[in-house]
Amino acid sequence: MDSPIGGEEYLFKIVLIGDSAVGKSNLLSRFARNEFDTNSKATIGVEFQTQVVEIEGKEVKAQIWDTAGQERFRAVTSAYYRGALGALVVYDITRKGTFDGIKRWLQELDTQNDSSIVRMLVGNKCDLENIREVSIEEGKTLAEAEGMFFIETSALDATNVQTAFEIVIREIYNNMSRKVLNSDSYKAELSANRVSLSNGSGSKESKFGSCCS
Ligand SMILES: Nc1nc2c(ncn2[C@@H]2O[C@H](COP(=O)(O)OP(=O)(O)O)[C@@H](O)[C@H]2O)c(=O)[nH]1
Ligand SMILES: [Mg+2]
Repeated sequence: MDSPIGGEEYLFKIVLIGDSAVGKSNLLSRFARNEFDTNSKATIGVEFQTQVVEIEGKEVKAQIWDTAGQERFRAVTSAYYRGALGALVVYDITRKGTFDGIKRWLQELDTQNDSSIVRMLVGNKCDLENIREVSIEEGKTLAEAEGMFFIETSALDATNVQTAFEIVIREIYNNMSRKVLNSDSYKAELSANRVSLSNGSGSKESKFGSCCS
């Protein structure tokens, strides 16, 4: 699931986490199908959606996992995190409690994954400026402290949704390229004139600056 198909194709598993009703499912449907749903209903059935992105002429498949509502019961399973190379950690800018909840999600992510996972803090619902409870500054500050990317999005009006996912996908790709280019096996394969890239989940190098809307 989390390994490349081979040759010059890539498959990156990315997970969406964050408190209930922050907009995770809608961020995914906006990104994958350009759809928004005003009814808040637990996503049942579909575990993930795959979206193809082109980077440097290469086809990259992002397999994006949605929680199917388990976060209500704080019962997101370890299988959900397994093999993930990226995470969008989402809060709702109109509900401070969901921002305070981020720390717990980051802890859970730390215990479930190796530290090289690309993490982006996402403040969703930025279309609701009039009832904002979390400032952009607060978001940026937390992201900087945690060494994460930062962006504000609106799944409703599509602001920054594509960008949020693409930054994460691109960063995974860059980390992987760096790792592979430096590895002995890459050099060996180069001399054999055949290069097949492995996923970057073993990489330990990475802490990023923040990036904001
Ligand atoms: N105004 C606004 N509402 C949103 C946005 N994203 C999601 N919602 C609404 O927030 C509620 C929860 O969204 P959902 O995607 O189900 O959240 P999840 O529980 O995190 O998957 C739904 O009523 C959505 O219509 C957004 O960007 N702006
Ligand atoms: Mg959902």
